Amino acid sequence: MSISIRCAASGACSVSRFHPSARRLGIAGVTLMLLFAICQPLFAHGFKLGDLEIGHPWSRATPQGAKVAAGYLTIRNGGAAADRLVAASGEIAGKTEIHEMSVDDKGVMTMRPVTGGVEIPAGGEAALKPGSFHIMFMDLKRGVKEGERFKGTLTFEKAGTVDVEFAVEAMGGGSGGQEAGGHGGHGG
Ligand SMILES: [Cu+2]
Repeated sequence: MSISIRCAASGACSVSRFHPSARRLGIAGVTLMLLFAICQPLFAHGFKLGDLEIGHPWSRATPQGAKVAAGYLTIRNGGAAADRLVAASGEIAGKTEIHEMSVDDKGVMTMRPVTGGVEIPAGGEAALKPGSFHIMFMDLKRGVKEGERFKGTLTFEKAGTVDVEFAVEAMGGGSGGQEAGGHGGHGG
């Protein structure tokens, strides 16, 4: 039995050899099972800063020529005092803002910079997710592809700054595919 699985920091895994019995199951099926078993923890990555737990920062693959991208993550605050996410950065972006997206009663989506940051209540959680709060990477220096990661930082009012990595998921991924339209307003 000789199976060698290698996972790059990007989360991409390769399986170099199979035991003959694996062929009976179908190599594709076995590969998928192995990738799921081995790589799943990498996709669900997280970071810690004091009482704050940052869960799974992610972004989407960018279309050709894109000038903006969004970042999403969850923040859990195990401490006794509220904190606020006040700034962020990404190595792919010339400029980064924290935005809030909302839909008015006519169904029109608007997005604006959040003033004062996103609060993470004591003992509570804040989610930056499609259709809501998000990190806006602007003036992109380059595009990103599904499966890669890029570095960034998050700065909190009290806890300070932490280095994180954003995992790039599929272009249409996440629960808010409509958001791309809202981001068009940032073009250029
Ligand atoms: Cu935005």
